[in-house]
This record gives sequence, structure tokens and C-alpha cells, in this order.
Amino acid sequence: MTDVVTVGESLGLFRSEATGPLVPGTPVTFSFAGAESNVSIGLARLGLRVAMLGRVGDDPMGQVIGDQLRAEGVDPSRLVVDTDAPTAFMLRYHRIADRVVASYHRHGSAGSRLCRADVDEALVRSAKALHTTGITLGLSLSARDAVEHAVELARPAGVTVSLDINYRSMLWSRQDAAAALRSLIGRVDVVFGGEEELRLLTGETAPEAIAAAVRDLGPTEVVVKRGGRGAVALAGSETVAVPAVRVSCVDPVGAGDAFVAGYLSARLEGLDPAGRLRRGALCGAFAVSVPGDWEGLPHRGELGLLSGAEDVHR
Ligand code: KDG
Repeated sequence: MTDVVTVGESLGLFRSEATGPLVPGTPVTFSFAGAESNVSIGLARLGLRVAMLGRVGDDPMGQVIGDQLRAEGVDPSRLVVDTDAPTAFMLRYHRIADRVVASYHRHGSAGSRLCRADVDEALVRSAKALHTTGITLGLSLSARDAVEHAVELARPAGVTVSLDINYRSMLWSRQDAAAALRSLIGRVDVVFGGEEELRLLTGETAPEAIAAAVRDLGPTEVVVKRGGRGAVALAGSETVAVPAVRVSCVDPVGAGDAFVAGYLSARLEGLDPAGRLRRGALCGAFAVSVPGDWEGLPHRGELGLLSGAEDVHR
């Protein structure tokens, strides 16, 4: 039995270890990234059974992704290995301490060739939740069609559909993203996004008003991720807010995915909206404290680490 099925593209990551412009000799660490694989690992570390749908190339990068997902407890058996296209990758560096620059190499990638035939129908129908992001919608028309198909399977089967807006301007224009999101949003149960991302769907500006306006489009639950300012959720008739958990931020990328993993896991366990938000905020704090997208994500037994005031846990 699978708790959560994610649909998306996992890609190689070359992450600079230095702050400043890239130059020959800049030390770079190899790993992988991708919003849906980050969420998958986060959920698996919290004890959920997770499978990821997508495509990787028949190359070393694709092999590493499949192997590492499996090592993390995520079922990679539905990642189609595409022999005609490479696994995507991205280069990421701190151009200055407070600004991260990402350069994508994913055009024509295996992940962007995801299509509806890749969706394991029985798997989606039998899960408790389906999670995807606006990144997958923006990869290609066939990837978008695969997401639409998975959502069409999930809804009548009572599978919770979760969507993180994750707008990426290098993939598509705000207009195209808004149109695709608008056509899907009425079939989504839980939607996550930053304030600016959710403004793709509404003209509101205050987080509570944004959440209410987006909920009017169909989702039962809207979560506004506000980074260092915490998060706000509108669930049922309740609006709840939590502050961010204070830690030293060494790498902000992946925090939103960590938050989603924490929130969704708590939701699937029946915690109330405040408990969901608190776990999301905790997971986000773990993620930003460690370099890399997913490497710092907490295992369930570690969640209490940030609740004490002591620096040393012994
Ligand atoms: O949320 C983190 C992602 O941004 C990163 O892992 C890579 O999927 C990615 C993307 O498209 O930016």
C-alpha cells in the first residue's frame, strides 16, 4: 500500500560550495534535486510509504537518482528509464551570500517527456494522496497531460490531490502558468504556494485574503508559505498561522518542499491545521540548516531536536 504518489522530474544538481561568481576551479558538489523528489524523501523520512512517477535518462545521473530514492525508502520503480533523452540537471551557486542563482539544463530532458502512459493507474487510485507541482505542469504539454490524467484518476477514487504552485519563470511565462493552474485548481484539494505564486491566481495581497480567494476557486485547503515569516493555512472554517522556526539558514532551497512534506504527513496522520503547519515549519527549518535540497530533511525521531533550547543534544 502506498500512502503518497508524487509526479514530477528529479534532476541532477551541481551545487557550488563557494560564494561568488562561478570560475574554473569553483568547488562543486554533485547531488540531485527536484521538488517532487524532495517531497518524496521528506515524506519517506517521516515514515510514509511513497512512490514517485516520472522519467530519468538511461545515464549515470538517472541511475544515481533511482538508487538514492530507493535508499531513502521511496519506491522508484515507476520512474521510466528513457533511452532517448538525458536526465536533466541544474547548476546552482550563491552569487552573493543572500542570492542563489539556478541555471537549468532540462530542455528535451527525459523528465519533460513524461506522458499519460507513464501513469500507473492502479497505483494512483490506491494511494491516500497524489502530490505534484507547477514545475511538472510547465515542463511540457505531455507532462501536463500526465498530471491531468493522474488527477482525473485520483478524484473519483477519493485520493487527496495536493499541488504546490512552485512557479519557475525559466520554464514558462506567468500568463501560461496562470492559465494551466486555473484549469487544474478546481480539482485540487490542498494547494501550497508563496504569496507571489498564489497571486498568479488572485489579485489579493494579504496572506489571509490570498488564501480565501484561492479557496474560492475550489481547493478545500490553501497554505501560504511565507519563508522566514512563517505560514498561514485556511482549512475548513479555520485560518491558522505559525511563525517560522528560528535557525541559521545556510541554504534556503528545498525549504518549501520540506514544509510540504511535513504538512502533508501531519495531515495524513489526522493532525489539526495548527499541527500540520507546525510540522511543516519544523521540516522547513531542518532543510534550510543544511546545504542541499533534501539532505537535511528530518527523520521522524529527529523532529523533537528543535523543540529544546539547548545547542547540544545529549
Ligand atoms: O523546490 C526546490 C526545487 O526548486 C529544486 O529542487 C529544483 O525542481 C526544481 C526546480 O525546478 O527548481
